[in-house]
This record gives sequence, C-alpha cells and structure tokens, in this order.
Amino acid sequence: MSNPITRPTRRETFRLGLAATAALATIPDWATPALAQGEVDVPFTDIPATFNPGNPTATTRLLDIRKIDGLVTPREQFFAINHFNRPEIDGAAHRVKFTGLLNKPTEFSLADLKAMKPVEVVAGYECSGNSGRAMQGLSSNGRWTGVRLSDLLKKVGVQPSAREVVFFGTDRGKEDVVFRQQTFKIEQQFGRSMTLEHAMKQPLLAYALNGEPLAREQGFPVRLVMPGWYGVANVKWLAEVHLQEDRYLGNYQARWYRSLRGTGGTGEETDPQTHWVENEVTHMRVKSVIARVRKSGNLHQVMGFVLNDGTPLKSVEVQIDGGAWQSATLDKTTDKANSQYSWKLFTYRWEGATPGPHTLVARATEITGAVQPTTAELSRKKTFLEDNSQFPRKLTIA
Ligand SMILES: Nc1nc2c(c(=O)[nH]1)N[C@H]1C(S)=C(S)[C@@H](COP(=O)(O)O)O[C@H]1N2
Ligand SMILES: [Mo]
Repeated sequence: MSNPITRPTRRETFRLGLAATAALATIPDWATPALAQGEVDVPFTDIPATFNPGNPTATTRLLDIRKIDGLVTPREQFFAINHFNRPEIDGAAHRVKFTGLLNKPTEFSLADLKAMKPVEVVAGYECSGNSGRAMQGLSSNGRWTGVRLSDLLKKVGVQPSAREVVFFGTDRGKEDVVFRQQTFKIEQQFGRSMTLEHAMKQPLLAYALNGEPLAREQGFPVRLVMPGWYGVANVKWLAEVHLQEDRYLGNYQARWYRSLRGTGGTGEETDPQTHWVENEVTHMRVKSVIARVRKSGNLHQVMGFVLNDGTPLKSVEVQIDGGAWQSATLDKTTDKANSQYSWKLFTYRWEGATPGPHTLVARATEITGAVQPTTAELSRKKTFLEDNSQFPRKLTIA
C-alpha cells in the first residue's frame, strides 16, 4: 500500500500548481512501513526521563525519531529551531528583496515566486548542534517546493564583482557582539551567507513543505533551503538577498556557528605540528543514527537514517555488543531520482537476539572513504557543533 505520508494527493499537487506529477511519483516509500500486526517496538533504555519532544518550546521542537515510519517527516513533526522571535508574516504583503551588486534590484512577492517554474527537492538536514544530547531529534527530512535561487539571480543580473550572497531573515533580536574587550548589545536580524558559486548550485527559495505552505515556525511565507548543508543555512522568513564582494561575518555565520578542531601532530596544544582550524558550519558531515528496533517474532529489525551532504554512500553498518560490523541495507529506493539530498533510511536484520541488555551502534561510510567517527575520534573538535559521532543505543530484550 502506498504510504500516505509520502504520496501527494491530486488536490495537493493541484494546489501547488505543479504541471507534472512525474517528479512527485518518484518519492519512495520506506521498505518498512508502519507497524504491522504482531510487531512491536523494543523500547530504548537510553532515553532520559526528561526527554519530552512532544512539548515544544517557542525556540525548539524536536523530532521523536522513534516515530519515523516513512521517508518524509510529517510537516507537524518537522523539528524547529528559532533563535529570535517567530515573525508572523502577511504572505500577500511580503516581499523578498534582491539588493547589492545587481543590475536590477528587484522585489518578489509570493505570487511572483509561485508563478515561476517550481522545483521540488527532497532534502533532509540536521541542526549542526544535533547530537545524542537531543536524542538526535534536531533532524528531519522534507519535500520542499520552491524556485531555484539561480533562476532568480539570473533574472536580476549579478554584477561581475559580486562574490558573496547574504540572506537575511525577518526575525530580529539582541545579540552580544564581542570585539576585543568590548561587548556590544546589538539588535540585529538573522543573517547567513554563502559564496556566489554555491548560491548558483542547489539552493531553493522554498514556499511549501510536503505540499503545504510553510508553517509559521518553518519560515512562512518563504525560506532558503540549501540541500546538503546543516540547518542553519536554511534562512527562514526570508526578507532580503544581498550581493556583495566581501565576506559576510555576521554572528550566525562567523561566531555562533563554527567549529574549532585540532588537526595534525599529536593534538597537544604545545605541539607545533598541530594546527587549530576554525571553520564555518556548511556541508553536513556523514552521520547515521539508529532510530527504531522492531520485533517481529524472533526477528529484530534495526532501522535508522543517514544524513550527509549528498555524497554517495559506500556502506552503512551495524555493530551489536562490540561484535563485528555487519552490513545494513539501504532502502532500495535510495538511488532513485530526487533523493540525492534526502536522508537515507536503512534496515538491519538482527537475528538470534538474546534476552538481556544490548548496545547497538551504526556507522556510515561515504564513497570518498570518509567514515563516521567515534566520539573518541572527535575529541579534538572543541566546540559541540558538527557532532557526527557514532551514536550507541541501549535496549533490553525481554
Ligand atoms: N531566520 C531564521 N532562519 C533560521 C533560523 C533562525 O533562527 N532564524 N534558525 C536556523 C537553524 S539554527 C536551523 S537548525 C534551521 C532549522 O530549520 P527548521 O526550524 O525548519 O527545522 O533553521 C535555520 N534558519
Ligand atoms: Mo541550527
């Protein structure tokens, strides 16, 4: 049976004004749909009593990854992170302004964007602060509809000196801006940037998630979606796209969202061979997460997802109680069209599980050879962002 979560209805397709349903039809179902009769989820024993994803705050909503039962995260469950206020915007009055080094500074209304050729991309992402502390719930996978940013940039005519594209949200708030010994309390807007080269590739100005308009906390009426990058790139309540020559060094670009890593040498701070590198948070680093374990008779199905920047995967493996790594199976629909930036679902058949406590962990490897690291292997990364470490899960078989 087709999964209602991933199959758009005719009405939905019609509402989006999409001419062709062909692209939509390629969206796959998960190999293991919702619980069948006689199947039960084995509860994890590693979930803190305080973990309460069903109780969102104004700033954060977590996805309860135990509920994943299809490729696409339902819109109401999609995680959310809001740094400032959540502007309530009049969709009809809103304009996205293109400013800076352009031939034709232009404003686009939502109607203007919807009148253009729509593209649809299934893209999953996580907040770069996602980790085991949040039970990996700062992650989701969405079916986005919008307009390619490159089409808009072609319309407005980028001047040859432009190098950097800055995206400003409508949301604003007070920030501490630290400069040497001074701290300025500045009210500022949310801003992020990328090079023009990146801006001409995959990003979309998205106005729909899973065939519905964006919810307020999802950035209604229009947001940026940068497939393959950490969540912070996906500027919500998009107000302005500004082209400039110089790098943009705003708080959310250059200070709040960066990693500090020791590379080379021994890692000792006194070792001259060790370099300390601070990088912006951009491409997602490969991460696999075990989300569910389902019991069906004697068989246990271990299920989870993999997120990365769209680089093809070589393998996903599962290890039980420190034993040998065993190949997991990536959902067979993974290679289909429109799934490069989707998260990938995997299953592993765990046979002969014995009663008692167990530890299960997954690791993913990209075709480039990049392997998802252990926590120990990430010990030279000092800031907590970009924690793609393997995530051991604990459960007890009755
Ligand atoms: N305007 C604006 N855009 C924003 C944010 C924000 O606070 N304001 N949060 C960012 C961060 S840190 C993340 S992880 C993602 C979360 O997207 P979501 O809320 O749709 O899951 O939005 C990004 N875009
Ligand atoms: Mo984030």
